[in-house]
Amino acid sequence: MRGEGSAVSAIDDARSTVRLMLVLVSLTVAYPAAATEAAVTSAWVRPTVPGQPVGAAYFTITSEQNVTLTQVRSDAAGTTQMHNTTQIDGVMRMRQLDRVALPAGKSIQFAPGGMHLMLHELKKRLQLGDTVLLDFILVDDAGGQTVVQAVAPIKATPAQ
Ligand SMILES: [Cu+2]
Repeated sequence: MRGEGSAVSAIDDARSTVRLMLVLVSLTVAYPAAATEAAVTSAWVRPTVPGQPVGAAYFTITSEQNVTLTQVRSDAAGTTQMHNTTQIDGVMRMRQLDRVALPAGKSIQFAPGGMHLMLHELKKRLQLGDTVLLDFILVDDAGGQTVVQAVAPIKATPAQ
C-alpha cells in the first residue's frame, strides 16, 4: 500500500509539474508583450553592379535592454551573414559572427572596415535610390525574441 501511495503521489507530482510547465509555456508565449526596445539608425546599403551576387549593409543599432543580435534578414537577399573585418598579419580578413552582444544603451556600429552585414543570393541589383528592408532578430536573456525592422536606402557612401 505504501508503495502504491507514493506511486500515486508521484503521478500527482508529475501532473503538477506538467501544470507548472504549461504555465511557464504560456508565460513564454506571452513574453513578447515586454518586447525589447531597440533603435536602428543610419542604415544604408551599398549599390551593386550588374551580376554582382553579394552586397553589404551597414547600420547603427542601440537596444534599451541587454540583448543579442542573432540575425539580420533582408528582403533583398536569400541569405545574410554578419561579418567582422579583422587584420591578421597585415591581411584583411572577414570573420563570420553568429551573434553580436548589444549591451543596454550602447550604440553598436556596423560600418565599412568593421562589422558589416553581407547580403548573399541577391534577388535583384541594388540600385542607387532604391531601399532594402532589414529585419533585426534580437534575443533577450530570457530567450524572448523581438524583430525590429528598418528601411535602408541604397547609397554610395553613408553621408550621401
Ligand atoms: Cu563580409
